[in-house]
Amino acid sequence: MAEAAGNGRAGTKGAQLRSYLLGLIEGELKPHEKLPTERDLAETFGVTRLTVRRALDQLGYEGRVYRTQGAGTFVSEPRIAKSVELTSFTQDMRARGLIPGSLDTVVEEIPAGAEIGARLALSPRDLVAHISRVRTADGEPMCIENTYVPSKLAPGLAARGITGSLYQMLTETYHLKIEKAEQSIHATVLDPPLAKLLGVPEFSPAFKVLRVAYDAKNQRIEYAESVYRADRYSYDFVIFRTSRDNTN
Ligand code: 16G
Repeated sequence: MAEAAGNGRAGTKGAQLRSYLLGLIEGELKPHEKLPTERDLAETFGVTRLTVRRALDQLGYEGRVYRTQGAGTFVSEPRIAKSVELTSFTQDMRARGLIPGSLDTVVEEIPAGAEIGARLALSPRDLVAHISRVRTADGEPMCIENTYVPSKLAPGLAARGITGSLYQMLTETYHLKIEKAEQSIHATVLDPPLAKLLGVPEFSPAFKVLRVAYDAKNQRIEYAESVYRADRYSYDFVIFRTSRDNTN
């Protein structure tokens, strides 16, 4: 009983504590700055440390804070919300005031092979430019990208190499403008080599996004596999009811 009554009171104080913490996270503190200690929070709000820990755990699950053993709780970097708009990595980062970059770029011309060939509607022997990059935002690794572009549409791409935006290069150099894409998103975990490239713990969660992009003539321009850190990305959609579903 005492427990139940306590929970009732703690509910209100717990809510106050949460809104105070959200205020710190969204306003006063910057990413990687430290939150007050559990003990200080418990004293200030007149709640148990267990209540404080639960509030911090909840914020941890939501990706708003992270803990470092023995050092405390810190504000996470904000998530980057991807929408259903067809954008490039460069556009996504610039829209958020971040500087896009790439690390470990390798560009090679290879035969498409069976799988990539099927994705791009090419024969396995047809050549593609394969671009492998770790994409960064303000120098921080965010995503690993493997992109394949048919060589017949972008001759010399592999020899030319790439430093900036692929989409910009496709438009400016090859006059290929991507108009639509088919995309599928899978949940995955980062195996040790990928986790190392992204600078996160092994087997951290990630999104794998597969994209086949087309131009206005319905030519397949690229097939891309992008693996995004799940702690830094979310996918946000606006969804609509169809008239058929409007009855309930
Ligand atoms: C995005 C695209 C990827 C494309 C890249 C080009 C998704 C899921 N993928 O990462 O298909 O190759 O942008 O970026 O959005 P860039 O123009 O900055 O090189």
